[in-house]
Amino acid sequence: MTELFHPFATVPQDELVARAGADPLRPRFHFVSPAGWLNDPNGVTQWSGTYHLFYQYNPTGAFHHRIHWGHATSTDLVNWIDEPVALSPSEGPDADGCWSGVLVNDAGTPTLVYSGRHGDRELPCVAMGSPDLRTWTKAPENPVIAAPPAGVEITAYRDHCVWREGTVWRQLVGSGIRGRGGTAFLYESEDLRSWNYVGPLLIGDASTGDPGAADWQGTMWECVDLFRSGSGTLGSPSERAAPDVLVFSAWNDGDTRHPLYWTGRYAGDSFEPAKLHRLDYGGRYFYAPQSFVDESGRRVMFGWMQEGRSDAAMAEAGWSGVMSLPRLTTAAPDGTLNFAPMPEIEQLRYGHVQLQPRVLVGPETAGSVPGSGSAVPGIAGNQLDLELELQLAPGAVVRLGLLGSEDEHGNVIEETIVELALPVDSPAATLRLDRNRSSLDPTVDAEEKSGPVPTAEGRFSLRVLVDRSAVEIFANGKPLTARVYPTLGGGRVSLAAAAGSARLLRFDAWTMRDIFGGTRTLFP
Ligand code: DQQ
Repeated sequence: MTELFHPFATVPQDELVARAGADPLRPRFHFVSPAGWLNDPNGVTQWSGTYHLFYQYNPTGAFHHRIHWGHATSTDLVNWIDEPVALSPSEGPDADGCWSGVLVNDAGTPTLVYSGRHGDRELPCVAMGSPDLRTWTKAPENPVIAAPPAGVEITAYRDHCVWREGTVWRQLVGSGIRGRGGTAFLYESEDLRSWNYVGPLLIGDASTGDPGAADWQGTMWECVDLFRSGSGTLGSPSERAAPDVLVFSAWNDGDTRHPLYWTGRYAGDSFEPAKLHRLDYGGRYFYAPQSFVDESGRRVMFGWMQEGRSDAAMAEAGWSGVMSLPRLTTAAPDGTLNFAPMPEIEQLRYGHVQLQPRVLVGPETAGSVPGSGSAVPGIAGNQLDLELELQLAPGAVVRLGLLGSEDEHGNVIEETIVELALPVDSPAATLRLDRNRSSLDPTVDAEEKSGPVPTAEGRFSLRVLVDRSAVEIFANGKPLTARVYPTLGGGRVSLAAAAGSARLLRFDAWTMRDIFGGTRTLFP
């Protein structure tokens, strides 16, 4: 066992895998690393039919340290096979970690552009892959950019978005300009090795808005991802095209805040922003997203579902970090993005239960239902896929309870609540996740999450995927992702109106199968 000088690096490798496998809170149909630490999705792509998911990985323990690139493949975006670790830190510019990056097709050669970490700074590096993408050779030219742009005081400098435009490569590197805000520096190259600095694509304003707000822009932009939201190619003539989108994860001095995106128009060497949007109402629970277009033309996005428990609890559990389900990303009619789980996920469903349509009527005193009501007959579990169609009257509040447990008197003592509310005086509905009673463990994060949901006359399509400690919610295409840590293992599901009235038009529920069987190894 390698000796590591880290406070948590005390668990032998086989015990790490055993601990991770035994944790009842570890998801079973989301991708997780074999054990140890997972963070950002990297190099997401479909190559000759096979989907590739690389990820930030520390195989030595459930803490962020000397990051490798883990690798898994899939033919269906659902079932994943562990592949050999793709990148490991080695002497040179990535001696202290192979941080986030992307995969591009360089005239047939799979090529990674990633951030090599040396000491406490990161610089762009390149690695070439074998035709099966299993073996990677680092370019002798690394780092391919020797330093951040001169003459600007930066907050940080890392992560890459690389695309082919005409006859050249273009690259964005995430950064921030001290005293101003986050940015993405634009570069150009003919060979992915020699890069000319063009300038900042767009500079954010960290002084705008409340630094505590869910849409604060941060002082540095991590994991920038630039694409055209509808069909069409980035940089192509754009009169009536869907908006271009610049996704970034707002960061501030080590604090991973939340993913945001600008809609606007990328033209020439800059991005003309129109509007800033929250990408996921769970904030840091869907961090560092990265997307790609698959061979059938669908834009697919993955994000890192961070933990909401302490460093010590993660280390004890032997694992940390969940990859979100892949999300179909589409242009919404109002110019924003809509998200939905990729339909392939449905192959994991079994044990279908359908509830009869019914009217939900809240108590006369609004808010007098503390939780979400009585248990729904026939639907329970901690691996679920739920689909609901609802029609809310103005003033209605509907609550869906998940992962609930009752005491011996039938009182609900743990429960996670998903709430939809349509105010009387405004057409803007709210999706809210109440984690106040999600866990009896007082040390886990229980902060409320919420965001606005567009609705046509009070109609809602609600999709909820529950996978033990991982919850992904989609309300009319707007996502809210979070982690919860129930201690009692309950799977009670409930549904009620907490105020006003609503019609339940459809409620379909399925149990979800596990995607991994057998023992996994840290270094496949
Ligand atoms: N995680 C990576 C960085 C990136 C951050 C390091 C975002 O490259 O900026 O593991 O979570």
